[in-house]
Amino acid sequence: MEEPVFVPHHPWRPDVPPEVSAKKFYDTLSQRRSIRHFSDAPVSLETMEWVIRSAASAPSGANKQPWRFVCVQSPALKKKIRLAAEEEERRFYEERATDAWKEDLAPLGTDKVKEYLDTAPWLVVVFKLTKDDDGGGVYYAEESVGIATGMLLAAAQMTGLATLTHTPSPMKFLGEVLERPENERAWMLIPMGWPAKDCEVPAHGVEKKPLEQVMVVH
Ligand code: IYR
Repeated sequence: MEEPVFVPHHPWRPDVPPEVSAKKFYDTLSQRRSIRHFSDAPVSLETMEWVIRSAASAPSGANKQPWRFVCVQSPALKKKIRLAAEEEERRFYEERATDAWKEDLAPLGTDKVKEYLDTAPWLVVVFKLTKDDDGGGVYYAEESVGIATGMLLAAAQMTGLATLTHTPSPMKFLGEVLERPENERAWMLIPMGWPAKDCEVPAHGVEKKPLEQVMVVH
């Protein structure tokens, strides 16, 4: 058993008061919109590496970091992913979605056509590890991957990049197309890039709940 060793912590401090710093972050994050019309303009690999570094700096159960971010820019692979995703989505819209679900989605105007899977310069496929690469255990993997993905979205937003949290279901095809090992489960598909010049977003169905409804103070 490894003995714990402690070192002094040097906290990062914003150079403005906490209320100002927190609001500034909110002002940027609250402008994030899920985008379904991407430009095909490139995003550099270096930019992507910084965004993924931010995501991978997330806390995780016993620091097992049970995630893999597979970043796809190959047009051939993007095409394969699009075709497979559209087949799953066809089944979703025609067979699996309940009427109530379709009604909830109506303001977003989504359908089985997923052009953005071709157009976006990058598809980030988030995989959850079910075991560590050395065969060891992972803990709270669901929560850990959720936190890392949230940080990924925040990092993209701070960079000016648009994202979409796309969840074709089931997602098994992603592991197959990308030839991922047994210990990885596809968790989310995130197209990332710049919004198209004429990009429009839904006007309705996207309002956030008021603070009083989501925050409880004792
Ligand atoms: N996966 C489908 C349907 C869909 C489901 C939810 I929940 C959304 O918030 C948006 C869409 C699609 O991407 O079209």
